[in-house]
Amino acid sequence: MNWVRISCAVASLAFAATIMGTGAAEAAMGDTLKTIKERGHLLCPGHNGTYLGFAEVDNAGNWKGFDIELCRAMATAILGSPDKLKVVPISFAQRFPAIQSGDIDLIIKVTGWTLGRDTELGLQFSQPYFLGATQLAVNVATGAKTGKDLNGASLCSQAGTSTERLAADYLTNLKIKYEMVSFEKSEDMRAAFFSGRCDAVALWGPNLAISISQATDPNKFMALPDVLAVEPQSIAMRQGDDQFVDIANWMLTVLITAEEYGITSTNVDEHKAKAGNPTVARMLGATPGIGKRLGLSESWGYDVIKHVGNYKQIFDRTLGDGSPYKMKRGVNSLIRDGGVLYPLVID
Ligand SMILES: N[C@@H](CCC(=O)N[C@@H](CS)C(=O)NCC(=O)O)C(=O)O
Repeated sequence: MNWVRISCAVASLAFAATIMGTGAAEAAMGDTLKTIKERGHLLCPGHNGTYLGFAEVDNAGNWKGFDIELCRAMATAILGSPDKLKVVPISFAQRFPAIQSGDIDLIIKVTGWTLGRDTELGLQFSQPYFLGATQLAVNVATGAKTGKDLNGASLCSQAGTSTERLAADYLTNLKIKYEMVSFEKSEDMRAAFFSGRCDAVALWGPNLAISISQATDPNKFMALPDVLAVEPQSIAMRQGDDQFVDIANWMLTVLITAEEYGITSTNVDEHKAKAGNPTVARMLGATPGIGKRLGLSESWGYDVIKHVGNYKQIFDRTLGDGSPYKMKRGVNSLIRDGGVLYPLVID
């Protein structure tokens, strides 16, 4: 098992910045869209193992999950097909050096939009596409009921994540002594927690219930009520790639707008033929404009919905009722349904 012991102070951001050195500035050329078109496929991050529900490999060896679907949507928007995608398996810690070295074109990997990443890593972010609380889970045997009860505890976390940093900040603020045990691989972290090597674990909420459900006896573990942060997840891109950021934002808006209007991969042709609503007509390319302005084909919005589906379809098959996880939409619902998701205006 790959253990990295870190005594309380978490230096993941400093670590990423150090590895990258001057690379960040060199890579900020703003030509990612051109590079992808010439290469003929998009390079997106997967995971170094399984990040359940977001990036995992199925029995046939294919990548699946919510983030992978967003990669497929980006590939479709740019190249017309969800298959024009190469998923590069990397860890959370590797995602920042990997984007600067050009190993990946963008980061779609439940990546929290934080001040440090925005200002120190040569990155810029899309509008958030998923909100999730960062929480602690404990081994029930510890008797801990809240974070305050964790004095002297060992805490499992994942290297190079904002989750690790948030947990360190939270426990430091509670003036609690703890030992952070950091893992590069999700599997190793889960195994250490389930085997009792750590008293507690810091997890990103949407993945918490899924992670605990993997234990042989899930009843031995429980989430604490403390909410360490509610972290918005965004697509990260290199600084200077402004047109690419526009494409990511409008791709997300297409997914959300399609859900709002009930446009799915199965009925999108009818909606395009009808072209009644001006917003829908523009989004589907029945009224031209959205392609040229972004350096894409006029049918890119239609293509994304046709091949990948709307936000609800993506959520349902990767995390919701069509998946093993049966996650509720909760806060990641459309604003009209009481959630935080809203589309930008397609004018
Ligand atoms: N949002 C985080 C990444 C998400 C994350 O930290 N996930 C880890 C936290 S340790 C997790 O939930 N792992 C559980 C698992 O992989 O099963 C970031 O941007 O750094």
